Amino acid sequence: MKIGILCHSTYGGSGVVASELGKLLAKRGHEVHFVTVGRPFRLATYQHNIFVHEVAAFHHPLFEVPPYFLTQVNKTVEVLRCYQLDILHAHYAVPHSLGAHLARQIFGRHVPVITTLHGTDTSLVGAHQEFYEITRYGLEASDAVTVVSSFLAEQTRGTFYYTKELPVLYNFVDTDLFTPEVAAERHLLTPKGEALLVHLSNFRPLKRVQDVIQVFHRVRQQIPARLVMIGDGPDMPAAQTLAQSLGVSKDILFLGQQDTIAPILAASDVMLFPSCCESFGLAALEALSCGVPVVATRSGGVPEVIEHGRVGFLTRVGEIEEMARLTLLLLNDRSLRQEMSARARSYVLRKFNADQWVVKYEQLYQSVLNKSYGG
Ligand code: GMT
Repeated sequence: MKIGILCHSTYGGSGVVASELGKLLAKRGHEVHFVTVGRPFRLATYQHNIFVHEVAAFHHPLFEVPPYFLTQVNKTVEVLRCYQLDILHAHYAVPHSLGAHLARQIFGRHVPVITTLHGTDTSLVGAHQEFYEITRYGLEASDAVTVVSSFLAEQTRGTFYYTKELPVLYNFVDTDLFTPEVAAERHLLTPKGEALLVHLSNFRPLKRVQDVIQVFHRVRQQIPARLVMIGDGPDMPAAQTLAQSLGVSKDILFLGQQDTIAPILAASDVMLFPSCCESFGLAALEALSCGVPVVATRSGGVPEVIEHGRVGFLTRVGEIEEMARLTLLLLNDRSLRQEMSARARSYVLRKFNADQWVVKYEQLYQSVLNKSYGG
């Protein structure tokens, strides 16, 4: 098949899922065409069967900002014409679903459009009045819509009155890349042999990075520990200020955005994941794949990823004391930690390995093509 993928290329779960899916599809012999503003960061190296069509910024004095949506649609039409794509797969509804529909309309042939919803595209952005109508149209006009958790399926039905099928295609992870074996040398991160906590996100308010600092502060009062914060975003200054005021900043490494995260995750003892609303939680899955138990919140689709008491622990949102207690429980009990770590790894291999999910996407493409062309 020839597959066009529209996705966001900046740091974020939807772009990661789209890129990893594209890479796997390409490995399986499909021709994959990304049409993106900037090169997706997980597509840094050349891979056979992958094409990246970068959308140019068009500056003009009349435009306050370059109209990326329009140039992306234009580029998608060019790619449809030039490569005769079989399918368009839009990741993140806004604006890619609408963009794919518009491109195929201009192209003039019914190329099936699949939209994958990732969470904030419907909850935060699409549900907003300014985007509601175009998001709803994007879903209705798609030949298939997929979601990354059952929670998101429910939410999508409730918000958009969507009544057609909503296959749940979970996030997945490359278990060869995210594996305990790639752990960075621990002494570089914990020179005195301290316990090591990790957090990974885009530091947006819903990630509650201040809770991470608060939990770490409580842990740090009990045992020697260090915290690695991976990522960047609007709440970075607030997290740093809080760390200063609690007197723990010398034990925290704010690493910023990193391209290669598996070695850091794999070297850690516990991941903290206190989001207030999360459709799935790809970062938590990547930690589990590295054999790292996760202490998280029971929010959105997270309980579909983390089995409480088996591969990590779940608390209510904002329950800092309880998160700290459970983190300390894991850090102080080596055998419990090792047990959970081993269970986490085999659970991910069984339930979230990439190969299993890419086949489901392939089957979906095929069934949509069959419906469109009566094949
Ligand atoms: O906020 C983020 O984590 C980024 C966002 C995105 O779309 O890039 O992530 C969403 O999609 C991921 C991949 O499907 C999911 O694992 C995340 O849970 C989801 N984020 C939220 O729902 C907040």
